[in-house]
Amino acid sequence: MSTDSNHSSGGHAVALRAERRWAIFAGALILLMLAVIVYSGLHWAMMPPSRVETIDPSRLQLSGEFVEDNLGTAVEPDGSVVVRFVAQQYSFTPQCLLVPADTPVTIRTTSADVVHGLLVTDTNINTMVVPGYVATLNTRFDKPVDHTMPCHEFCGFGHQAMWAHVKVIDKAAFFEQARQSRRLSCVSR
Ligand SMILES: [Cu+2]
Repeated sequence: MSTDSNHSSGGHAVALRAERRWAIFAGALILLMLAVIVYSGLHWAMMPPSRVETIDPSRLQLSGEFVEDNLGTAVEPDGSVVVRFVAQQYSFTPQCLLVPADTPVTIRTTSADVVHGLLVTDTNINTMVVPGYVATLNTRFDKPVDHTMPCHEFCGFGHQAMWAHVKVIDKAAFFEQARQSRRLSCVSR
């Protein structure tokens, strides 16, 4: 501490200016982050779920859309492509999802046991998979390429081994296969 009063008041003024600069900087940073949230929310329509769809996780295998022979990729009567799969400790069923390139795809998934999560590498697909709820995502894959889909929510001792493939194939080849089979996946059964 200085005993020189001039010196100390000068130091005080310097500290005040520095504090003000940092306060303005921090305030601007917060405003920038808010602007990014608002912009991405409105521009990319990354809205919170507008509806909540519930399902009984103890009856997934017994009835409803997540029974085993309804899993995989289907072309619905209206021509839309829907992928259905179940997450459970410690795998996704089916293990390999087959989807067409350059086509709107709806993903529907739920958990049979605990909270899981998923992301598809190199895409913005990312969701929690919560037992009791159906997670729905609308997306489009640009080109035929293989993606990996790991579980990104710690779900138990086998969590690190829980992942699946997403195989994007040519649109024409996909619809050709879809004509021959009601449910598609790239897992050899
Ligand atoms: Cu998991």
